[in-house]
Amino acid sequence: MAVKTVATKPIEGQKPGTSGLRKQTRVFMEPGYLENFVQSIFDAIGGLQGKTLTLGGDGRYFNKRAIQIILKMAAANGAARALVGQNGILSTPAASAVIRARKTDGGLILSASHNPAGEDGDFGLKYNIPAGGPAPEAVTEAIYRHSREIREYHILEAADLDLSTCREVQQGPMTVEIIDPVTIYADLMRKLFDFDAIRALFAGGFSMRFDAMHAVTGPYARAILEGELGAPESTVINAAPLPDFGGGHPDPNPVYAKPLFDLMMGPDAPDFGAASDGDGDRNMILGRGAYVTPSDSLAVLAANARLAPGYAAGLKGIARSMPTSRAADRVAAKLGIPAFETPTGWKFFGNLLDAGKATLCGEESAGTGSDHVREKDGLWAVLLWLNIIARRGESVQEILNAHWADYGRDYYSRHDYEGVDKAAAEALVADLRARLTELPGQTFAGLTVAAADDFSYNDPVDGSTSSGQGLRLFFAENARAVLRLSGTGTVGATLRVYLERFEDDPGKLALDAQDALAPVTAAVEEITGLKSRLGRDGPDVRT
Ligand code: G16
Repeated sequence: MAVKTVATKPIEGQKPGTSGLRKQTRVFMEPGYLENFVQSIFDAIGGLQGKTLTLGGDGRYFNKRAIQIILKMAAANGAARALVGQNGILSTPAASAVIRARKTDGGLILSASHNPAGEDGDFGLKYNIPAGGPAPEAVTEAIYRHSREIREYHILEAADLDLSTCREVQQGPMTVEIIDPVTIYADLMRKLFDFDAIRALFAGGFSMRFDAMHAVTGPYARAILEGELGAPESTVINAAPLPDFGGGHPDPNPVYAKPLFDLMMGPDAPDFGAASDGDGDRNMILGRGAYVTPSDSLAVLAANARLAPGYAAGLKGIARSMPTSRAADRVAAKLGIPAFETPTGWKFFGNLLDAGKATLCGEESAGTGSDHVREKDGLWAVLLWLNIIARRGESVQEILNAHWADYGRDYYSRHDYEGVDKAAAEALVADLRARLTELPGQTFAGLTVAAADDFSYNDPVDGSTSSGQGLRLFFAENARAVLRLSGTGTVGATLRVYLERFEDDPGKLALDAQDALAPVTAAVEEITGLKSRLGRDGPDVRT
């Protein structure tokens, strides 16, 4: 089998965003597009000679084709071995678990996460380092640099491999080990959680609905919840992964997972509801009549983590992304452990986890996880909730109420303005940035700005600085708003407005979140005039 060296030219825009390179599928399918980016990754990490890679994706359209191309390129670049999920499938947290358990030299994950799939949808690719987490900025910048200088790529001239059975095969000189996508991940979950307690919960009639949204978590949820923990067979819905995710938008939030949300708010709600996203790293948690914001979920999980065997020794610290509510900080303070505030992007948690400074991490964007892997992990969050429910013997709403009574409540919501004009959104952010110093002391819609800044993060482990990470407006009335542009979209721009207000008056802990936040929403509108500047009546998504 011959190695072919193909002459190529740099392609514009191969700059990884918040989480790898995400583009419209048709862009990734353009001649040489995938090949250029993959070669740039290989070159940026010092080549592949003799290395072992983990490889898998969320099964979306183009996953199959891309895996075959990457395998041929890995072989041509001298890799010794590739561990590939059966049929090219690995959820993002499972890929991280495989990289760590098998100590591979990192891996490539094919996913555009919660973005819709299909030929008219999105596709994505990211490189994870040997610790199992998304490549840090220094590496993604090196990848981008290589993509702007690339002159050739290497690929094996060979037939595609059959990836449908678990076994070892050769792709030229490289050994390809086709692995069951669930086994290593399920082994890890079994070590962390009290499966006996959860089994007893289901045996006692506890009812649950898990919406896999026709994406990658279906097989994982089936195997663990139904297969191992004894949940009835109807528990996991939309369990078959489809290349176009059934035409849906697999983002587990009240808007895109509306059928589950409505079920949980209705008269026939089961005890517990949960959903995960395209690649299995996000989660949504619901109880009967109760929606748990991701920020609250992190705080509740942190406060109760010791109930799970894997965390019985306690937590070393809690990390959250800056726009995530400060509810987790209150738990850290009570536990007497450090709280960290990082920029948006799971990659920023990697150093804290590796250094043993944090055990639990979370983001408002439906991501929670721990040091068990280096990605956020949807099913992990669901299992920790189940473990806590089983051990406390309380409903989701009871657990939330008790938490708010102890700590107060951080009312929280994110308003997304999706697919807006890029220039208009960038100008809005730039104008606000230019006014940050003049805002303190001024009052808007009854709220007084106490401080305003552009968030900058100094990594306490490697000393690197990441600036320009989001505009923060702190109000004297114990409220905060953050504005930033999404780094994961593929069309136009998405403006995210994060709103939060703390309340500890016992009589005001059960308000509607949007009502409780109305003054903060109004203040942001008064400060930025965003609706008219973006030509929108309101947000597309309120989490
Ligand atoms: C990715 C990142 C997360 C981030 C989220 C939203 O999640 O891994 O860390 O919070 O995007 O980012 P942005 O606000 O820039 O769109 P996922 O689930 O899409 O991989």
